[in-house]
Amino acid sequence: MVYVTERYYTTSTAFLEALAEAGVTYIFANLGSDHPGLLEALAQARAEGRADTLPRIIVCPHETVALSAAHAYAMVTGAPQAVIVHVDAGTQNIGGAVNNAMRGRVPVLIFAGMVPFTQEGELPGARTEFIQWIQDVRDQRGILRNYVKYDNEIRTGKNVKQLVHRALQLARSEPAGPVYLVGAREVMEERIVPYAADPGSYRPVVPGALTAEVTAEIATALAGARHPLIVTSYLGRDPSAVPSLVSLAELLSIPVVEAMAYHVNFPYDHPLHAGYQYHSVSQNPILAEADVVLVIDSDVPWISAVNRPSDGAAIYYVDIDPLKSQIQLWHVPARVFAAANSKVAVEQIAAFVRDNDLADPEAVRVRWETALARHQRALAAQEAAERPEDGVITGEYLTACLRRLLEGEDALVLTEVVTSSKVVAEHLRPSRPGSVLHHGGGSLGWAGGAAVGAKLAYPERTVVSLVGDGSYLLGVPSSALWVQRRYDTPALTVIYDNRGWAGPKFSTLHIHPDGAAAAADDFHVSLEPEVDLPGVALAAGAGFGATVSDPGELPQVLKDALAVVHGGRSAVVSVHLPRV
Ligand SMILES: Cc1ncc(C[n+]2csc(CCOP(=O)(O)OP(=O)(O)O)c2C)c(N)n1
Ligand SMILES: [Mg+2]
Repeated sequence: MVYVTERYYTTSTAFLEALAEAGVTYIFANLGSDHPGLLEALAQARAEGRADTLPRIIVCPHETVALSAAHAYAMVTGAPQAVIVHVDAGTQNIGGAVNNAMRGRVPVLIFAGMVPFTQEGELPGARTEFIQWIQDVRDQRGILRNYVKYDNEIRTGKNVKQLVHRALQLARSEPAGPVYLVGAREVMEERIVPYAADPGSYRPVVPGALTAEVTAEIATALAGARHPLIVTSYLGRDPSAVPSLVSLAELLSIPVVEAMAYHVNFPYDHPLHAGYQYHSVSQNPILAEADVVLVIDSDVPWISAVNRPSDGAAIYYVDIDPLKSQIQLWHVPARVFAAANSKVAVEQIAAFVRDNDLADPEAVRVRWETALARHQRALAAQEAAERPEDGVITGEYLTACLRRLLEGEDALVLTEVVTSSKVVAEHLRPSRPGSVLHHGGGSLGWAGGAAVGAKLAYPERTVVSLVGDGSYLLGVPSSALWVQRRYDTPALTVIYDNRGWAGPKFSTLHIHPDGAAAAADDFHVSLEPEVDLPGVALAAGAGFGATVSDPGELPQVLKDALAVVHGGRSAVVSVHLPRV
């Protein structure tokens, strides 16, 4: 056997080394018959005392959990991680999690093996199991092609490092996103000579800026407006961009609306925060009043059928991808579409206003006072709603209890609460950049796995997931809670439990407000009889589980649950809200 005399070094070894050299520390994996090369390479490294030089494997019993964990890790650190899944089957089981990574613009490298391409023992790794015929499909890469920025096949170990670095360079360059590599078993077994490739020459593209002309045009328009407005959804993906946006807003007293926000883009406790738009069903008066609107980093700044700026408003669209090339039907009637990094752009606009002394102090003062009064009114109305109704816990009351629970806590809150999104935003009042996150995509079932990635990224922070009951179940809690236990990544999960899917019911009511479904309350959205939601978690490894209906008991149960999380075990609290 050559193996004992020569250093064992295969495509798989080089692949794992390349990941490590590029800064990948974790591989979230669900394994199969395509991975002997990788498992052997890992074991060889351990046997030689080099295990620490390669990424650590996090075993995930479900692929949704694996990709969601990698997603959250990259979201909070900017550092892409890897996901390894099994041929076509594991790739398909990633399911909607790849939609979330793509829409959330999150870098992640997904690798899947491919069935062996030899069947008579011609090469090491040739077919040995019946399943390798069954899993042989025409276009495995096609499964993910709608959702990845790049897909390629590793055909030899001799340049696998270059392929990994190129894939990660594309994944990290804005708009960031997932990439997909595949490699057949024989290729991953190929013995090669150890070699190096410099990841430093594969840096992501540097952030883009506005041209001088566009900077001047936007700055002049905002400064000259009577009712300027900024709308954003994901500028806060870079927490350091938030103070830059605050400074531009303050310079001219521009109110900021967060539309379908999935980051903290603007501190809620700031008087210029002009509220949230989620599943809007009516016209936002602030949007209607605006004469100049700067949309910065938003996919859906408003839903025109029900909520739009006035026809005369001048709209400027600054975005990392201002034409939304990955969305088929999309249009906003903007005067200018500019591709730029949002932090760079708002700093350029603010500098132009300052350098040219464009702010009219009297107009700025009047707008500030109007905004302050509006903000205080909104806060007072929201506070008044933070109580149970007829002895039943409401979303407002629950979120206020959570806000109080987390005061002074260095918490990282992951949200997946669907129809409670606006209530959660308004009553959690997120003000610290980077402290509240949503996946940004369209596929529910993220938070359970995401909590693992967030905690691995920030072991010192308290990870809290707020989820709908439907979303909780879509996140494969048996798998997510087990991974949380196994890798000591405890999280507090609070379920906004309306015992069903309010989402599809509301969608039906929008379209058929007076239909038969509405008349008979017949929507097929009930999840009763109820699953013992915390029971699933307890069975899988959580240290605390409770279902709460009594408003008086809620604060103490939440405290007990948080104490268990501080002690190192996960806790799940299902809170009964009014039934859907
Ligand atoms: C993977 C996936 N399956 C189905 C849907 C469709 N969907 C949208 S909202 C919703 C209900 C979610 O229920 P829950 O989390 O309890 O939130 P609620 O609607 O009750 O606020 C569903 C199933 C989806 N977005 N993603
Ligand atoms: Mg629900």
